[in-house]
Amino acid sequence: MNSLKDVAALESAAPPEALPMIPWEDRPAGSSEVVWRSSRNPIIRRDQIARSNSIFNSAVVPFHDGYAGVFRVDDTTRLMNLHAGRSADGVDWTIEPETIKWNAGDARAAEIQERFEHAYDPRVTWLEDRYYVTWCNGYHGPTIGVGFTYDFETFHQLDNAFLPYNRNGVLFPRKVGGAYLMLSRPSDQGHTPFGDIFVSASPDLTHWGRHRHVMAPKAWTWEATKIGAGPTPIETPEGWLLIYHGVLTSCNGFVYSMGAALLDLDEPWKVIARSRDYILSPQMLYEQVGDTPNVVFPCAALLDRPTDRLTIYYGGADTVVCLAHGYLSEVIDFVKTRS
Ligand code: BMA
Repeated sequence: MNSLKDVAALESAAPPEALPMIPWEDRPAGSSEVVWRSSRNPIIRRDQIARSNSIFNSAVVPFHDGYAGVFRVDDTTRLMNLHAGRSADGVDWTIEPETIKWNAGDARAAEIQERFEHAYDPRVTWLEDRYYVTWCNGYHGPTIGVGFTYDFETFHQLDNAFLPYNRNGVLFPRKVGGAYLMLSRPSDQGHTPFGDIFVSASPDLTHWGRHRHVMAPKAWTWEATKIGAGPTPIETPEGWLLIYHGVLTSCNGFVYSMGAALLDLDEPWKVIARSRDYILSPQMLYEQVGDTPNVVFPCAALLDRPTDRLTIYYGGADTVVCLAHGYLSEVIDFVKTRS
């Protein structure tokens, strides 16, 4: 399947451990927050491309000398779809005006392409030799779409991973115990007033099974109603760091905050620790006011391992894209000590 161009692209595409140019701002003076916001938020405006109603819940990765990403764009018809984007610095983004057109990546993928409902909330994961994209793909209701790209120009679609209804499909960045693993959150067709995180295994990224329960919501907390995986889990000596969203139901509706947990490296359905407190909750106007009020929704993270710098990309109020920063080791300590 690889063309020469693809092979050339992938040779230089493996993301580096060191990202000295990671988008970054130091913790503001006087702040003791474990995760703090960029002063440049929101970094992507809702109307940044023609006919965009909103751009949010989007995934970025290091790519060549800069960054590439897959963006959720809801257009002015309010159709939800995915667009590719590029950036030199991870902050200033050029987003393609056209939606991603998926080639059928295997013989049967064309069958699910006959029907397009919507595509939203992408994640992007470097896995073995290419970038995989997972997203919420409408097929008789929401389920998890899977595809890949080498260059963020040509995209190939595989089969949907699960039966409907499911959301928040997030791949692990390597095989674990000989299998590909994906987190997901079984749901309903609507705004789902429940939801636990499960992990599923696959030998080939098409057939998924051995579904195991990972985490449930916790009553009387910021994550009382439902939870869903966020960025690709980050491998650390202490376990997989999972940044996720948790939702509580207030008298005015859902409130989406961000939390973190550590999962066992070999059996990631075992939770080592889970933060009792959120690491970020909707407190700024661009998180509280928008098409859906009170939402911070993480979909991607960048890490510069040598300096421990962690930058999280999250959607604000289902309207804009924002950045938050922290130190990986401090987030891990927060998870362990505030469990
Ligand atoms: C979920 C998804 C997300 C969204 C969230 C809050 O069901 O639609 O894209 O951010 O609700 O509205």
